[in-house]
Amino acid sequence: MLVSCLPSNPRVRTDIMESSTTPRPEKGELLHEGKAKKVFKTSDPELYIQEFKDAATAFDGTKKGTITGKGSVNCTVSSRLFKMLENWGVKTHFVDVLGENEMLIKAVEIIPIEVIVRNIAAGSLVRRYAFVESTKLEPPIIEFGLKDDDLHDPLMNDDHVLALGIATTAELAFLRRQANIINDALREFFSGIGIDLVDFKLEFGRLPGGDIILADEISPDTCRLWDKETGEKLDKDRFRFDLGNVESAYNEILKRTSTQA
Ligand code: AIR
Ligand code: ASP
Repeated sequence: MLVSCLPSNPRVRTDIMESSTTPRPEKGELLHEGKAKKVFKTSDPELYIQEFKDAATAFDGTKKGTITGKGSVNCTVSSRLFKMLENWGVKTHFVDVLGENEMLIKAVEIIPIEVIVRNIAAGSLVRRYAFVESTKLEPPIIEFGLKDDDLHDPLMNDDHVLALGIATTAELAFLRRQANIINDALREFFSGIGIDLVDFKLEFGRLPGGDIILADEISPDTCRLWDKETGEKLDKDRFRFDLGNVESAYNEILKRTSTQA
């Protein structure tokens, strides 16, 4: 930790508990605006800034709303989980927390694959295959979806990915291995705070040299998280299906993850 840098760098936010003292690069032009995040270039070509929004969408953007405080919760929860995963040996794009809804990340090119991991049947798996909701899936199911809202993120098998030229066979094998390692780590972590990790979505990116690292976010927006005792849904399904208490569910995940960070 470069603690000695602190007094000489006025841009470092010392009021944020989880922010370290890495000097902050200048925020540059907006590179990409997604539904829940904006990505900015910075004065350092190897770094981007990811800004988390309170805006919420569901069902390919057809349902729109705001979850007050979501940007800050998702930034903090994602940062904690990325740090935890780095300790498990998973390479991620996480560099630092800059502000309550800003994360400094490595500049990667996102691979347009949504890697979905499922431990318990829910959501589109139940709709597509008539699984009974809550059925345990052992081993977990890993799915690949094309990241394309206009096409409704269609599922892809390995042949589709190869034919579309999105990734190689070796890269797909790597994504599967990473997804399993990340699932083991996240499942154990969430279990320790009384939560069943039902399913989640991951995105990966390529560094300029070609190495693939975990990117995007891991948050109540991208995971299904059910309280072990009560079965209460503590994730974006509360927004998707108008279940109420959306903000308090996100805050509960913020609170519980802090005890283990
Ligand atoms: N997900 C998929 N696309 C965007 C997101 N956030 C996540 C959902 C859920 C998992 O992927 O939040 O945790 C599976 O989603 P579904 O709808 O396919 O069941
Ligand atoms: N985030 C996606 C959307 O806005 C999918 C979802 O979370 O439901 O449609």
